[in-house]
Amino acid sequence: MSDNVTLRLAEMRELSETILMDNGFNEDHARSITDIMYACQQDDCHSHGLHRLLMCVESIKSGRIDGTAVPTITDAGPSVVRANANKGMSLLALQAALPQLIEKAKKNGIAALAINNCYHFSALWPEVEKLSEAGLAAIAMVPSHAWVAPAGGTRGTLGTNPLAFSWPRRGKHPFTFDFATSQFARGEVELYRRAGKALPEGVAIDKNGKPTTDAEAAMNGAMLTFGGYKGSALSIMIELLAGPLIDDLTSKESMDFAEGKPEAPYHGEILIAIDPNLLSGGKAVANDERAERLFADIIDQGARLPSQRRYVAREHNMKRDAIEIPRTLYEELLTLRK
Ligand code: NDP
Ligand code: PYC
Repeated sequence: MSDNVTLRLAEMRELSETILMDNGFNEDHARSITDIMYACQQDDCHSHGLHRLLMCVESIKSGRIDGTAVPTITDAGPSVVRANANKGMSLLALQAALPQLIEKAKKNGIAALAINNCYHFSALWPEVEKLSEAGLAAIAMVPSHAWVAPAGGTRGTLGTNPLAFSWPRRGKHPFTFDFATSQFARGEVELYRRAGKALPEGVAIDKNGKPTTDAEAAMNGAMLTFGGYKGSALSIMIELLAGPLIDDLTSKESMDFAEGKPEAPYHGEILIAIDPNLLSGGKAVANDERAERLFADIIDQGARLPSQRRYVAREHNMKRDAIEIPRTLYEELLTLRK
């Protein structure tokens, strides 16, 4: 028997929506959560695909997340939108606030969206990619839980704090990158632990502050930032911009709030959208060509652009109308249906 199970794309959607609704999310939340997991599976981004249903179900079982929360969207200034997720998952709030963010960025050149009081489990690239599909450059940042030691430190203070960026390209998929500021995302470490695989060196320390390649010891100790003090500084910036700046929790505060419950981190998120035409004084088309020359120069030397792998995977999976997940995960997911 194969170690993997193949699912048709529609089957994957149905499985995800059913599990979410069976466990207390209403249809709107189940759809918005599934949209993101579907996008991740379609692009072979496994750490934030169907695997995250486990975290969503654990979170709602903890009794604090509201699976029926209706987000409140506030026009908070010419260039500011605030979305209160009201203790629901972030994604419905994002979906409700996105049209205002796009409108404000196009009108004023730059606009920011602060999402508050949300549970958050997802990859950020689908969010910035959507903004670039609307012709905007975009940045998204979010804290998580204090699993990551600062450079030179010995214990978790920072989150895995992802940073996502996207740039619109005429007639092409956007240029997008999205990565944790820790060496590995927590989701990736979890996949190593589930598979019983050793982590590479330099990814984590154990609870005594000693280097470890054991995924379980890493989860009980602390993960490390990428690029030493540079990744550490970026991670601190994300704590500040997606925490105190928008009146929401840092990763440490979010972890304390969870009180050890295995739920998705509860905090805020910041998105910044920029209109290339207004910022360049109406020269977006000419400058697009310059951006394309930069991309071509990278690709010509045999390097690849971030997001290139995803777009290839997307085309492949869409064409064959299928994705694969580990059999063990599939069997665990089936137990979550009621
Ligand atoms: P990776 O280390 O896998 O890096 C992913 C990014 O780097 C992608 O944009 C990827 O493009 C690009 N990339 C990878 N290899 C290359 C290469 N050789 N050349 C050029 N570009 C490359 O990501 P992480 O494991 O750090 O993060 C995975 C996901 O986890 C992210 O989507 C992130 O948002 C999510 N996350 C979410 C958190 C949350 O709190 N919600 C917390 C932490 C992470 P490509 O996709 O094409 O390979
Ligand atoms: O993979 O680090 C992670 C993560 C944290 C919250 C959601 N994903």
